[in-house]
Amino acid sequence: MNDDGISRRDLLQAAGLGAGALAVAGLARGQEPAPPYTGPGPNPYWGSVGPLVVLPQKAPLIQLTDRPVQLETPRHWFLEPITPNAAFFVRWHLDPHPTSVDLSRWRLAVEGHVERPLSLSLEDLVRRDDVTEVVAVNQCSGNSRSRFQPRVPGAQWGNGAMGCARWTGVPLRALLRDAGVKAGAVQVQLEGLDRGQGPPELGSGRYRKALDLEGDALDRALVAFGMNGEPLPLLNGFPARVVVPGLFSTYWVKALAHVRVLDRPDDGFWMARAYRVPLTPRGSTTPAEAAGATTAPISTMPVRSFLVAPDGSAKLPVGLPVVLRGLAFSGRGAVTRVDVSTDGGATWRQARLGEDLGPYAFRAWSAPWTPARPGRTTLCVRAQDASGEVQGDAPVWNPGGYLWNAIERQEVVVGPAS
Ligand SMILES: Nc1nc2c(c(=O)[nH]1)N[C@H]1C(S)=C(S)[C@@H](COP(=O)(O)O)O[C@H]1N2
Ligand SMILES: [Mo]
Repeated sequence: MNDDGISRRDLLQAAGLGAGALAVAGLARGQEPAPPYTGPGPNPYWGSVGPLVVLPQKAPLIQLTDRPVQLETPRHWFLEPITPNAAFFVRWHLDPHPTSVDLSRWRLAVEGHVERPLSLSLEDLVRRDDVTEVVAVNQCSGNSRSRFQPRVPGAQWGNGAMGCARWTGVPLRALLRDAGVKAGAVQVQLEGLDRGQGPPELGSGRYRKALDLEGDALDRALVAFGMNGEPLPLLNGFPARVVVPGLFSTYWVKALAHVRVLDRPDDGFWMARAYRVPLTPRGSTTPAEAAGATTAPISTMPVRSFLVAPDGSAKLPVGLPVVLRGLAFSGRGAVTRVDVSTDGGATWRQARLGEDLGPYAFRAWSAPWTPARPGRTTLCVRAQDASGEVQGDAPVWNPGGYLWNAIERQEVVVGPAS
């Protein structure tokens, strides 16, 4: 409340801005940010609500935590299908994580159940003749976790724990071939340089994830040292990280130090306890049934789509054309179709798809719209992928806060033009 007894919310509403616009408008002007959303329902904001911070090699990003660093990418960066390195979100689990890497000492070990263990410098990787590229989305398993109802523990991400880059690197399979995988091997374990505290007694002080040796996820995996034509930012895994197109980023191990071939499945904390989802349709369960649910390690990303503009921060004049714009992607087959609704989901029409950067990339979409009537209306977007999967309105719930992919909605205010 101010001295006149008028709340800030009333003032903004008088100016034609809804609650959803409040945080965005405040942040855009670099004002005191709104406190994190702690309301009883799902978070209505597109992104999480926190201070903008500037870390080395980074643009201003939304801070969720500082030790370890977790930063979310603000909405407007998703107008383009390639996320600039400086704007790319950041997530580490262990504190401390690397703040420098000495390349004269850094080596990637390919070891374990192999005939010829390898020790590769960054130069060894860069000079190989099998260096290749892929454009792929890196999305945190917990992206949009703040939508969960009832709420679940973990970083309360809005929609910005994702990004898409052109990754340059060496096929993981090629390194394994060079090392000679021995008979009886089942998985390849990936470990980063980070050492830190996690839950005690669970072997979680190192970040280790494993991919099955059989299967097409490993066929697509790269050890990447390039991101959009430049070295990886330190916070995104310099000097090299794993990229697994189609899979959630929990497998995209950063600051990679060990590629370890295992002759039995990885039973460490990050595979056996964390990042598991119920084996139910869409990985959804209920708080009552969760404890008894059979689970499996999380893997491919379901289809999602996002409206990036208009973002609700300004009134739209009636009769003036605007362009609805955003992105879509899926880890289960290329996006085949995007539909938009300007009446809250009552009627839908097809959006135009932008440049095809590959089946694992963000696909930009756009749809022109001329608002016909003053008042509030809700914009919606939904996508379909080559597997036939289409987004719906049903929420997902699981205790980890993973796999959210419900249809996104954005309220906008249309005002008279005269
Ligand atoms: N070494 C290491 N790699 C890691 C993690 C980590 O904690 N340590 N977190 C993973 C998770 S859960 C996410 S969401 C992504 C985030 O990638 P980014 O920070 O480049 O956006 O890194 C993955 N790779
Ligand atoms: Mo993540």
